[in-house]
Amino acid sequence: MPLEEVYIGIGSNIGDSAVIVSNAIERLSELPKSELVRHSSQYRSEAVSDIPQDDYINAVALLKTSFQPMELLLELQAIEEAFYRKRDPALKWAPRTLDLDIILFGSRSCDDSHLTVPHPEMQNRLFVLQPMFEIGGDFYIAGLGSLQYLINNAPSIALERI
Ligand code: A4P
Ligand code: MG
Repeated sequence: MPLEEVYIGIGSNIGDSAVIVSNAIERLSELPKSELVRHSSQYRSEAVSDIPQDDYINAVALLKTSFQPMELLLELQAIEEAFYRKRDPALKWAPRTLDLDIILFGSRSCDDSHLTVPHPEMQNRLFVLQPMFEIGGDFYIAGLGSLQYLINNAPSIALERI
């Protein structure tokens, strides 16, 4: 089974988020059928949300995996739950202990009720794009453009590398 490169966005803004993000990366490195290639530094930014909440700590990990996208999503949700992630479907962009999003899955593109890749908000989020650039350099994303182009055109936010 060929391995595909997957970029995973990691975010936390409840609890000791820096520790949670590091521990989540450790858990990603232990996933079966997968190998952690690299991960970015941690970055702090204000929450993008209508709900007032604490700043986020974000990072991105690059994984090689032979999981199918839905299989990987279930593995990521199990890790979120191990960090006591609570979900209230009525609240959009509520604070969370840990969020693991599939940003890119190889060059695949899919959009169903469970999974959309590329992640539909990636081009709007410097806290995703900048750490991706840190670990993967510039590359072209089908339908969106180069990572450098997306960084240049994303809404500006204060992003602190920590
Ligand atoms: N889902 C669909 N596509 C994906 C994907 N590519 N990766 C589905 C992961 N999940 C995907 O997710 C809801 C459903 O999305 C899942 O059941 C899955 O089937 P969720 O984790 O339960 O809820 P959520 O994360 O609140 O939803 P959403 O809309 O995905 O939010 P985002 O996009 O994750 O945004 N501000 C800063 N500064 N930093 C942040 O990290 N994050 C968010 C959350 C908002 N503001 C932020 C940050
Ligand atoms: Mg999510």
